[in-house]
Parts: sequence; structure tokens; C-alpha cells
Amino acid sequence: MPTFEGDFTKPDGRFAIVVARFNGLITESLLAGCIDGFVRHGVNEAALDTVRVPGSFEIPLVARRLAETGRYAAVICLGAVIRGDTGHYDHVAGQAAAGLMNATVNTGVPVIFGILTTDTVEQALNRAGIKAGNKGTESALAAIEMVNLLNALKGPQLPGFGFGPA
Ligand code: INI
Repeated sequence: MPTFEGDFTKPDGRFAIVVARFNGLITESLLAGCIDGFVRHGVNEAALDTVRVPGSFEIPLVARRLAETGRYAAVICLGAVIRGDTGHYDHVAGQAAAGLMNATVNTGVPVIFGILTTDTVEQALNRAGIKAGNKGTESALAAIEMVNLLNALKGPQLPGFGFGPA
């Protein structure tokens, strides 16, 4: 049974990282983790463009604009939406997720959802490099895997190219 998957070898091309300034203590840590993830997989820092936006709500528009330029192999989106005691949470978190899904399926460019959605600041910190990994690093790896997967799916071994099973 043919199986297609992306590996973690260094992909060609440039990457855009969109970072929300809101909850900046956390999002800057996600950014550091993301850059570290790329660099440790062979992607030069010079191939990474960072774009800052006010909050997670603004990420989808900018992610889509960047994806549409055709300049990037993938767009990585980093933010932290923390429930705390604001009713804003559901709107911001839900719309950011929906907007990124929209951007990725409409452009065909991998758009990675590296936006933490947590109940507390402590949970967000834990997922930004303290106790539970770093969502920014995971996002870099997801981007690399998706770019390599999409490249693998272009290959002549796919059904319909005359080599694989019908
Ligand atoms: N933006 C975030 O990135 N995280 C949050 O937790 C958050 N909360 O809770 O309000 C938040 N709000 C700002 C929002 O993303 C927009 O920047 C703002 O509404 C202006 O459009």
C-alpha cells in the first residue's frame, strides 16, 4: 500500500512567521522556539521573515496575504489567546482558527496554526517553553513536514502519473 508522508529534511524556500504582539511575553517565546526549530533542521535564519500583528484576530488576513504572494513555502502563525476573564476569547480563538483554515485551503499554501488557546496564563507559559514543550517549535516542524509532504505528492509515483496503482 503506497504511503505518502513528509519527512523533516531541510526544505527549499522561504518561510513567513506571523506573530501576534498581544500576550507578547508568551508569543515572543513561541517565536524563539519556532526559529530554533527551523535552524536545528537546517533552515537558515535568513530564509525566515517575521511579521508582527496586533493580536491573533489580525493573523488570518496577514497570513493569507503572505501566502498569496507565492514567495513562501509555508506561513507559520503564532499567538496566544487566553480565556482569563474576557468574553473576547471565544470570538478571537474561533475566528483565528477559522480564518487560518480558510487561508490555507484557499491558497494551497501550508498555513500552520501555532496559536495557543488556553484557560490560564500558566497553561500558555507551559506550552511556550516551560513544562510542556514549545508550540512554536512544533509549528516549525509541522511546516517542514507539510512542505515536504506537498512536494512528495507532486512526484511521478502518485496514482495517475502512470507508475502507481490505479
Ligand atoms: N488577542 C490575542 O492574541 N490574545 C488574546 O487573548 C486576546 N484577548 O483575550 O482579548 C486578544 N485580543 C485582541 C484581538 O486579537 C485583536 O487584536 C483586537 O480585538 C483588535 O482587532
